[in-house]
Amino acid sequence: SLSAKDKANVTAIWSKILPKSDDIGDQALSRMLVVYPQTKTYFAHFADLKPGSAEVRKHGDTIMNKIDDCVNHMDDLVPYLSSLSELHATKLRVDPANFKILAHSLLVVVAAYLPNDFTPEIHLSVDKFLQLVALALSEKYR
Ligand code: HNI
Repeated sequence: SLSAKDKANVTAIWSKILPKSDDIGDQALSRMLVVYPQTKTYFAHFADLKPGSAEVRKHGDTIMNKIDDCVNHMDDLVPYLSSLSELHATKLRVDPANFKILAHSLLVVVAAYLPNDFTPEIHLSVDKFLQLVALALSEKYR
């Protein structure tokens, strides 16, 4: 679980992520789709899956908004994400291994956008936070 220091670290870096959230979300989703092309199967209904397409940007924004809300729900991620987990499990049928893949892609992009802020301590705390988001999203699969 997240220590008080982890939570403070996540809150601190997230305040720097927010102003660049549109671009970071687009880059994270685009990176996942390019580096892990098997993830494209879930978005077959998108007209254009190329990095930075209008739909990819829009969906990147949707994801970033949700993670932003998660920053405000760090103590109750499982109940907070319960219905979204249900949606991914039953309707979207996303293999939960992909949550870790997206979390990793986002971590890489945050590191690239905020090199000076991405200290080892921040890296560890953000990684823990994103893995807990991925775990909470996997909750309704079992
Ligand atoms: Ni995900 C829809 C959040 C990971 C495939 N996803 C959503 C929505 C949110 C969301 C919010 C919109 C729900 C709604 O309409 O009510 N997704 C998240 C978050 C993560 C995540 C926070 C992980 C951090 N989703 C993934 C992954 C995949 C994925 C890893 C597949 C590889 N998600 C989808 C698909 C949709 C979706 C597909 C529907 C998109 C659409 O617009 O049709």
